[in-house]
Amino acid sequence: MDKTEKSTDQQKLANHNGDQVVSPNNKVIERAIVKDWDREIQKGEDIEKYWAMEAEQLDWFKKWDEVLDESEKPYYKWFVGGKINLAYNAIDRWIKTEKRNKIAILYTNERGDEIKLTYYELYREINKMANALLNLGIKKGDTVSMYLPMCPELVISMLACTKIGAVHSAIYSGLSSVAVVERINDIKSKVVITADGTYRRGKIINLKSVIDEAMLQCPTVQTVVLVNHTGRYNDVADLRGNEIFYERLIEGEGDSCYNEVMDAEDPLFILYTSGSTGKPKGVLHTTGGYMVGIATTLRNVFDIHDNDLWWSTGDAGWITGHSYTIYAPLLLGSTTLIYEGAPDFPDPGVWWKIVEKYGVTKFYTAPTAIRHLMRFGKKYTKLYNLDSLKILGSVGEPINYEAWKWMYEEIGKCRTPIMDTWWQTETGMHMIAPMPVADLKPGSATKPLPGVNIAIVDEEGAEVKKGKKGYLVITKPWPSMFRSLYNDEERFEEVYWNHFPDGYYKTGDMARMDEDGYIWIEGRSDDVLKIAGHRVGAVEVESAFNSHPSVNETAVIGKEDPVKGQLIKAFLILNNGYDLDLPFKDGSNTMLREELKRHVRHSLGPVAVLGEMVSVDSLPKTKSGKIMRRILKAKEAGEDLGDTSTLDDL
Ligand code: 6R9
Repeated sequence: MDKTEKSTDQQKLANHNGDQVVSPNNKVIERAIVKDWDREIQKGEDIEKYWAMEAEQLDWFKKWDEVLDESEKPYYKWFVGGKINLAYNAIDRWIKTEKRNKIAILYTNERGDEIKLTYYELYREINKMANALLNLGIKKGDTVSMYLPMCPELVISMLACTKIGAVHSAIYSGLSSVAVVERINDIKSKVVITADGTYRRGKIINLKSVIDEAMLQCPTVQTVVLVNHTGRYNDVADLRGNEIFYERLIEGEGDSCYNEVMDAEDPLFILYTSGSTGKPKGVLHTTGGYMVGIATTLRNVFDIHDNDLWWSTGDAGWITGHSYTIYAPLLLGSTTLIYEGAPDFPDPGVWWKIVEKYGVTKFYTAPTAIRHLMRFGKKYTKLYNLDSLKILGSVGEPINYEAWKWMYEEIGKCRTPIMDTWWQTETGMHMIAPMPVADLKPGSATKPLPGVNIAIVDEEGAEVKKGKKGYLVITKPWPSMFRSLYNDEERFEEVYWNHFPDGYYKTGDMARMDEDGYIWIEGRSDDVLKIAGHRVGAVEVESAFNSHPSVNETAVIGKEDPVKGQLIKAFLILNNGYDLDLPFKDGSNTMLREELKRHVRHSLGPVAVLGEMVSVDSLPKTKSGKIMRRILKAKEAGEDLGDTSTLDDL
């Protein structure tokens, strides 16, 4: 897609104003669990009543005394006094039913390998791992880090942690050793679980070497557990003193284990994400409310029935992987497909081949993947039979009209509604999303889900008129809300809660509501980029550049990209004697531009995709010395520069 096409596309959306409505067909309506969308939304008006009703679908060791405690805002508590365990609800309770021999996880990868684990098999594997972790001295409340590809051992390890009350922190396997060190040291993990490698586009990416490098700087880690996933290691002799093979670790462990009785508000996991300032944020989720929120939303938004085969392509290193690839489908007793690899290897039909082979019924992915696959044309979606698909879903960034249309026509053959789900790492669950019976408007995530309250407000927190752009806020608590930023309550209050009037959660997104109450997301109000659906903070990228000897100062903004959504555009003030297009040091063949690319990738991992680097003499700053990225963004877009009165220099 070239630039002109993209702008007409966006124009179409901008002018859209809800004139194009896509309604579900009768089959979708007949099957739907929720038949009346508006009525379901009404049911959620009394949030406490609604969420208490939904909490009944789980097995509680002890019911809650109070649904919601708002006495210490913004430290809300849900299902106060309730006792529950995630692993028990996701696995153990199904063992006693006819689901015992149902497939819980179906793992496959770009090589076509396949591992199926029934609920009963998964149960035993989790118990062995839970016992092994206990033997390593892990107790309730201890943290365990994971740096693993999408593989069965990751699911097993996460659930083993929740079983014994350990707090897991999964690190995306595409992040660098610098990022790994930061995340492990922040939570002081005693155990790290990793793998030798991961399959990606026909190659094996070495993960162990990243951990080896990281371990030089992680003093709290006592044990490194190594999954021999790609079979690189043959011998114990290959391992260092504090390393143990996963297989060896669980050898001889019993296949039954107790479930820790967790308080509804006990920590469940910490997941790091990027914000507007440098340090990544350790988003902390707790147990009871999180489970209620994700199970309810997956069931309602994707109409999950017993015979569904659910496939979410979200990696467990991100929130989508936690909530919807792993936990929610298991809490509903469904089968979840776990895929490791790229969407276009060995060829761009690999995903459709999997849909056909296994008969996937619900498919959830990111617009960036769709845009990538669109480039290969319609050949591959025609090659395979995609008739099993009933509902499609989109997450991570706004879906542009062309991608929506392609998904609807080429993947869903105009039969399957697309659930565009807006939510965040912090929200834990879908917040703005339709249900299959809803009338859709391509590009809009439609309305807040039942029990979710949002508003679009101005700087002062007053609601803006319909059709006007404003800040997207959440006005009432919801059960799967994050409870804090790990070890950083000040930042938790500052970033999310202090900006608007009491009790309004600031999402960081801009949005507008149309006449029918449909919400249109209009990008971020802060300095967070979304590159191929991954959150990357501008400041993190700037620090990475600044740590190179050739760079004096950097400002980074997002630059629109037709496939990845955004790429990094960096404005660099270079130190004397450096030039982007000259060798970076005497006698080197590498130009500084290439060297910087390598340097940033090494610091942040492949998620930080560089689009453009320009060398400048100065950067726009406020009088207090803060870089005004807003000015650079406006200039880039050819827009009016707005209020520049606080500017020092342009
Ligand atoms: C789940 C996830 C959150 C940010 C969010 C927004 C963007 C996510 C979206 C969407 C438009 C959607 N976002 N879903 N924008 N439409 N359906 O992506 O979490 O990585 O924390 O990112 O992603 O900007 O604020 P996370």
